[in-house]
Amino acid sequence: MTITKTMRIGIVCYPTFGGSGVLATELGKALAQKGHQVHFITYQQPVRLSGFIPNISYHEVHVPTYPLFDYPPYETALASTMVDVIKNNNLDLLHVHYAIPHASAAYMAKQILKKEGKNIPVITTLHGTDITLVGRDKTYAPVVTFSINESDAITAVSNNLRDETYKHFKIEKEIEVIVNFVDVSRFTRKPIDAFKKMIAPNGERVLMHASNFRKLKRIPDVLNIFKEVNDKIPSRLMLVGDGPERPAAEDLCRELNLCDEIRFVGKQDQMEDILAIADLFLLPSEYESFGLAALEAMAAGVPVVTTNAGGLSEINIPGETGYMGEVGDVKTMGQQALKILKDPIILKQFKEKAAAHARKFDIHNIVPLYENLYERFL
Ligand code: GMT
Repeated sequence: MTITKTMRIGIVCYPTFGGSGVLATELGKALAQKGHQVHFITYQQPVRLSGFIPNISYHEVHVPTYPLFDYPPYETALASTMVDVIKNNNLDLLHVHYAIPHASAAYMAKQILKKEGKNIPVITTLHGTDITLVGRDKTYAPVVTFSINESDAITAVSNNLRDETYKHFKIEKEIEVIVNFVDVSRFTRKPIDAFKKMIAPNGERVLMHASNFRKLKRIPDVLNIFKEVNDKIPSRLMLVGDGPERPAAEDLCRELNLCDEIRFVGKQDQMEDILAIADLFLLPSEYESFGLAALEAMAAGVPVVTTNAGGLSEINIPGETGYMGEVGDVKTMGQQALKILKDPIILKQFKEKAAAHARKFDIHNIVPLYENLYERFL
């Protein structure tokens, strides 16, 4: 389908390093590059939204505090800001990423505008823990179910997430799958030699993990898989990101006597430069709806060893882009990592196949699917 009209699109997301915020921001940037007007609505400038792009506006949600508020009502402020931005910029549609609280705030905004005679289509993209973890909590579930059903269109980032949503919620509408994407051209970087020398001065293999260090990422498994590898091949582990499990991970690294081999580099936004020096990416999560971090690694030509949880089997092809193990089976994942790393010729083959497979998820293939979806509501 050819795009006949440029659109005015509101995007609501978490502005943080999490995959849903990254995906939403990259989508907004790509839409803007194609000529659409994009309006981000969130409480902080999204981390991947750097540099001035003329047809992108960012609208910050301010939540006024008041002594009565133990919990400042973000959702109310968000819905009011949505109404304001939609009216003042005559938006054509609203695309919200991560159900909580974005889908319910969008429902509220839609109802307010309806009273004023404006119909604003709401598209909700489900990303993962909004369904599989937080959304299922019975404190949130009725509102999540209702607001998903009230969305004009629902998308999920993998088949697995679509199936999980149907399994756990009473969804009356079709959930369309539009998989996550990566801007391959951005991740095709040459390694910066000085950087590589600092991390791996003697040509050691570089293993990498990047996440928000939540429990479900199983950071101890990352360290234990690394130990299996490092016992056989001199290696280095770079841990990118930060979160609740980091202090325990730093303790474990001392316990395993691996502090000289492991670097915690904290939150970073230049993932393309960091991934360029990696030989292998580890993602032993308890669950991933998709695993965007692994896809970005593959786009940078880095094979991946992951669990087979959730939607990871939809992106990781065993024996080609990497391998998969059962959740918690660090021995197997360690052996798989060694199989990839021990021989430079084999490693090169995995790198090439990972990069080739990632190209199927290139931004240019996936963004038009969102445009086609939007067009249905214009
Ligand atoms: O778990 C994260 O890394 C953050 C989380 C989020 O909601 O931002 O990521 C989820 O959305 C990503 C983008 O669609 C997916 O690639 C991740 O797999 C998914 N995380 C989980 O399902 C745990």
